[in-house]
Amino acid sequence: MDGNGTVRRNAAAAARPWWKDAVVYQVYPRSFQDADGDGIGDLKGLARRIPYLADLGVDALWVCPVYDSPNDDNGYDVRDYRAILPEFGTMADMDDVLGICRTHGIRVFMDLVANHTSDEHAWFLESRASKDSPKRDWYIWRKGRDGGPPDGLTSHFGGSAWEYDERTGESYFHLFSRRQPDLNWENPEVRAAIRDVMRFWLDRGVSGFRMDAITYLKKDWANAPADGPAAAMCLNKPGLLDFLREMKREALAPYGAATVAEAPGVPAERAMEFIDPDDGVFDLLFTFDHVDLDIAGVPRGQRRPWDLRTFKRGFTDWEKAAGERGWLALYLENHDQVRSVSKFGDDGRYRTESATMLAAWYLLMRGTPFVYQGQELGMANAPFRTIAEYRDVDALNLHREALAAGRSEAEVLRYLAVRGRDHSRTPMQWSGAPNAGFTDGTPWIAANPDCLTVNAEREAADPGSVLSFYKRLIRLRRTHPAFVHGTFEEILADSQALGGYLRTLGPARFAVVCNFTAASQPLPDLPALRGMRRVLGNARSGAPDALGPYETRVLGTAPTTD
Ligand code: TEU
Repeated sequence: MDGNGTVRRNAAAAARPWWKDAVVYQVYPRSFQDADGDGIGDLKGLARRIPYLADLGVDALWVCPVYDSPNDDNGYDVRDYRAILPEFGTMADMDDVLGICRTHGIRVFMDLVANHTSDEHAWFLESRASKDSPKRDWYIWRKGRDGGPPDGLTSHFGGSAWEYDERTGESYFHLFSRRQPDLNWENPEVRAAIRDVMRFWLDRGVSGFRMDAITYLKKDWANAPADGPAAAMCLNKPGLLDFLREMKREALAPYGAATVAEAPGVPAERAMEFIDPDDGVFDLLFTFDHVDLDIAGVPRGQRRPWDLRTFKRGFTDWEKAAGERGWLALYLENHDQVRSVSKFGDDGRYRTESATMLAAWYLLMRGTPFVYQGQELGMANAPFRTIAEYRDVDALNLHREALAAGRSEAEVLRYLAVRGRDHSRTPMQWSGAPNAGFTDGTPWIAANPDCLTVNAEREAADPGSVLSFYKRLIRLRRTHPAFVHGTFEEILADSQALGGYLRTLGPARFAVVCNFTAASQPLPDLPALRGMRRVLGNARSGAPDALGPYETRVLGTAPTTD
């Protein structure tokens, strides 16, 4: 009987894995909390703030890279996967973070950077030492042509995707910065080495990984163009899934590790290849349609117009593709994106309204919501005016390159003001104290001066704050299984002002309606909404048949918690 009971319990656990019910919080440690006054966030600082995260109601953290690194790309250039960057602390500090998280029932996703290493990683030093090095083939080396690079492919962060190395007279391939050489995933030793890294961290107690740039692993050299962005020949190419299946089978599945994959280049119609619960390779996918809707492509640094329907489809097309079997990672912000209240809302007059409306828009959808640090406060883009205020290698490269190509500095700064990755990397706003309570020293990047009014201390004491609304939303999601396991159905799909959806589980029916504009909007009399009552909202009063500026309302048939 016991045996059968165990089998049944395991089957139930497999059908309802922990991450479906979870809300995940993304920490960018460099900007979260500095404990030692050097102006750089660290693991002791993170440890100190875990009770804040528990109080917010999150179940898991995604911790951006804290590995040893020369920091060319803020830790996404790993020098040693098994060591902690001294600026962040020690391995003992990391174990403390894991231990404190455990006492709060919070799990941890490590950020796994598997596509490339730092050019200071021991593997690369060995690889570059000579053409006969046993690790030569761990990276991608080619002879140049006519005194130039092997081809005209360009890197994601600008310039050639090849870096010439005098020692052996060959060039190595780098999709990102020249200090981030790509690993050669065709080599089985490389794949085994990365699997060992995964086991190292799983043995230390992490629950899984956020897989960085994971859809770029397979390079399609046979069909590579002669020039243009290198991404074209390494974004979700045939053979990628073979690498990922092996990774899952050999390293992840034996541990029951959870995975969330950064998946640029995966179109909605191919989502299930990655997240089918049986045949897929990951549990959750980060998709890009809703955040990259304003990027024009080549040359870098240009935007294109977008409308609300496109934004909404960035969510709903994926919900449709995931259907009842797939599961999505839901997000508005991360360390590569700008602040959502600045991009999709109004960070001036309607900051609180629009930040809370955006929260309801995505947090109650079908999938696992990720909240990026400071998003729960309604943190906005930084008011940077000069290039000297930016820190990101991508921004600095773009600035240099664009100026060299004859573009005006004003144009580049205009682009960075709305697209620069540093907007989400300014210090977490804990209080109105100097440097937002982030550090006693000089922060590595300036704090947003609006921390005087937008900060955790103040918002915790204000029931009408963005922070308080996030807590209520997270509680609501936890109270009603329909928000987690219910079906998803879009409403108001054609509207260029409103958005909404229905969540249904058995007799429990809920609707979320959102006004994405600063004007009051009539709410159509939809049959699906009839008989529903207000469960939660960001405006206290209001006409039942209209939504005020950036108003959101959660309606439902079940008893309310608000
Ligand atoms: O980002 C990789 C990546 O695919 C993004 O650059 C994406 O294409 C872009 O955000 C689209 O808007 C990851 C990390 O998140 C990023 O911080 C690193 O710089 C990069 O990998 C290299 O490791």
